[in-house]
Amino acid sequence: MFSKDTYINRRNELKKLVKSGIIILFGNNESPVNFPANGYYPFRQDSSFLYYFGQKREGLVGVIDIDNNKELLIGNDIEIEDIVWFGSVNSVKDMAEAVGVASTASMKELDSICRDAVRLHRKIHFLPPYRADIKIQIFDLLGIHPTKQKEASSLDLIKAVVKMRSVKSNEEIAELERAAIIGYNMHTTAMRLTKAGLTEKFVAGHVDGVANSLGSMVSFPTIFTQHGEIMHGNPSMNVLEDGRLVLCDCGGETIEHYCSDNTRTFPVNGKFTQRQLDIYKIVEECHDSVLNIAKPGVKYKDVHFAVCHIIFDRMKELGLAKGNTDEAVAAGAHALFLPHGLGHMMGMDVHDMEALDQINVGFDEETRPNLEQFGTNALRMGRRLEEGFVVTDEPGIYFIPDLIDNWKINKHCADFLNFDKISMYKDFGGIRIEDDILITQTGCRFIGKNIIPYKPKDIEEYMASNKE
Ligand SMILES: [Mn+2]
Repeated sequence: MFSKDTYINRRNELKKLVKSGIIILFGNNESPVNFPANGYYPFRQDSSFLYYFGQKREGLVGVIDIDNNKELLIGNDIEIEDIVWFGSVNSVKDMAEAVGVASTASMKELDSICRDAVRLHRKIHFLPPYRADIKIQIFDLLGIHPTKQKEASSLDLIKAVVKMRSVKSNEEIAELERAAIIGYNMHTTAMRLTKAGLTEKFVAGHVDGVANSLGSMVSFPTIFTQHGEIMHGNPSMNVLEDGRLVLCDCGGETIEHYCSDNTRTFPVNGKFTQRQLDIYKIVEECHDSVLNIAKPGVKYKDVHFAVCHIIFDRMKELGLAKGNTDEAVAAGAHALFLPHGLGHMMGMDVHDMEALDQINVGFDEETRPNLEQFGTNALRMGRRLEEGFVVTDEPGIYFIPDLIDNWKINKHCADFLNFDKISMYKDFGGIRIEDDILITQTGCRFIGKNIIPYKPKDIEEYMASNKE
């Protein structure tokens, strides 16, 4: 937890931005696996609740009554029966005190606070809920049916939270640097362990163990697969094979729940083939080019398209694509190879603030999303960068057999693509390289003092000299 002042200052800033009404921030409840008392471990608090109220226990709600200048931490103290199983925990009063909140109340009292606010037609601000139990809680407290809660959530509150959480403070950057160390250890563990004959799941399980032992948990379910062309290819019981590439996209969360998110693609046997290198070098060039382009004032959408241009130019050199690059990218032809956006915000959520809706996080009045064009509609971040933003830089090139067939049959972008040549890569898989960058005053830099090896030579050297 950060200092008490951090949370006090954040709530004061939030009050200034939202101006009036009453804000209710729901913490998460325990989420059962197969029985109410068997919760998923570790418990994960809601990130916005954490940002303003700092406490990690389940069953808490934060109330900020702007009009009456009152803050409350709501929660029930645990009973002696629970103490027997879980040990003694801080009282709600102690927890409130630690984050500079003067008042506390029980869940039952929250009921009357909400009832009064509804009766007086006060503006009640809440964020869009994403868990079923919170939706029921909101239904009980405010009488809004779960299907109506997203539209009833407060855009003023969403905008204020996004504005604040988008810019990372120095103490948050220090946390992200800690997360990067966990990520480094996860990825180098994967490189050390990977060899033909092991299952994907075996290596991935060890990678997850690194996150659990150095921090609080993985920042998202680990992707570890020889089918790199499947965007979210979770580790399977498939056996790692000599000659293939494996894609590892994973990250860890610190104890304070700040994330890392990196991707490496490397040969199972530790040595790239020329065919693999031809594609890898393009992704590497795209990845590195972002460091020279991303800076305050630049739209991340434009950085994305700069990368799409590189991919298309290089694909033309390999004979897989043809025609005018500007026209091809405008038509979306590059999306056969790169069907996702270049990156997303990162912070306490790996796709930071995704629950507040990407249109509010990655876009603004000036930069609107393109929801029509395949590939471009997957952009999570398009708006102008600002100092303190943390975004991922994650270009990739994928050969998705079904997508290749689909476009070929429909002659989609046929003027720009050599489908016969592309079809020869249907067994290739996919390559992605991903690092997290902090936007600085004049440009950007990687987060993480030790960069996980990604130059082909560095990967080969690392794998050759660190085999387990
Ligand atoms: Mn990512």
